[in-house]
Amino acid sequence: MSMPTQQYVKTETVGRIGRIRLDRTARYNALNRTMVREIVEAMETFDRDDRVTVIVLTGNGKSFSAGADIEEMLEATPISMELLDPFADWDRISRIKKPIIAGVHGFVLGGGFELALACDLIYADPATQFGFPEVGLGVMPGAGGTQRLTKCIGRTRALEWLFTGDRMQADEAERLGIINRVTTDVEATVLAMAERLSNQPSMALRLIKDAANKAVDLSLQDGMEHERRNFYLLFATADQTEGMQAFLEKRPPIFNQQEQE
Ligand code: DAK
Repeated sequence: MSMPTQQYVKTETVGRIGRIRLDRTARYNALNRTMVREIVEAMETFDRDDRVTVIVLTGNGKSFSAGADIEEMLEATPISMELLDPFADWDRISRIKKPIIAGVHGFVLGGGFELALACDLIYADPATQFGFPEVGLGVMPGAGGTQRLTKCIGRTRALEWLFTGDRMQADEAERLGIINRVTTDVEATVLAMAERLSNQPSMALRLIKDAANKAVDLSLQDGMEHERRNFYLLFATADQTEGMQAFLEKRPPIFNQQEQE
């Protein structure tokens, strides 16, 4: 499966892992429109690639990302945004069906923080600084920051970070449950987790992610009905037979065999 041309991201496939690295290091990986589109296209390409089970997103250079490109944003008008609809690209990230693991370090600010929050698992270097500095620029987060942070840590706690624009240290982000873990070797941690997940049954991962996402939007009853449908669907997979047969035969299961053929 061929990857679209890229200027600001680097991609590679390692085993069953699709790797995306932000690569605009001179600007702390500040996200311009082209870069966001390249990230989204890379994610979608990996999402369609049967050889890939899990996607890993990291940043090259000193930081994961210092947010949206301020120089580019300065030029924006309501009409230019209406015409270009830059938020549409961000929405596409929410539709990626495979697990996305973010490994972050340095500054994770504004749109960079929103990008990390749009991923499924987040591991961070101990010196990582998170924050929403938008208020200091006279605006507010626009790519999910107010929604995802609030759903994650609650309204009053989220509002303090959003109103002040203060930077949150990695250990606090871990304590608040915004990230999975602080780790001194982000690269090794994300790759080890990606490797683990790449041996899990891919359709189960996909439908687990889908059901967990529904938990954020739906009532408990609607969410449970959705979960049940996903559960039933998994009984159409070879991995369900393999997983249960392997248990009864007292051996480790080997998943995704059909996809590897
Ligand atoms: N945009 C553009 N350039 C940036 C940048 C950014 N966000 N962050 C850093 N740079 C550039 C700097 O201008 C500088 O460029 P040169 O002067 O070398 O040409 C270079 O990167 C190195 O930065 P510094 O010299 O400032 O380095 P320091 O170590 O002193 O400071 C810093 C690093 C990350 C603390 C600082 O650069 C900083 O505060 N950066 C800005 C942080 C920020 O406010 N981020 C933007 C938040 S607003 C949307 C979706 C999302 C968003 C908006 C719209 N749509 C879908 C429409 C999101 C909005 C935001 O993220």
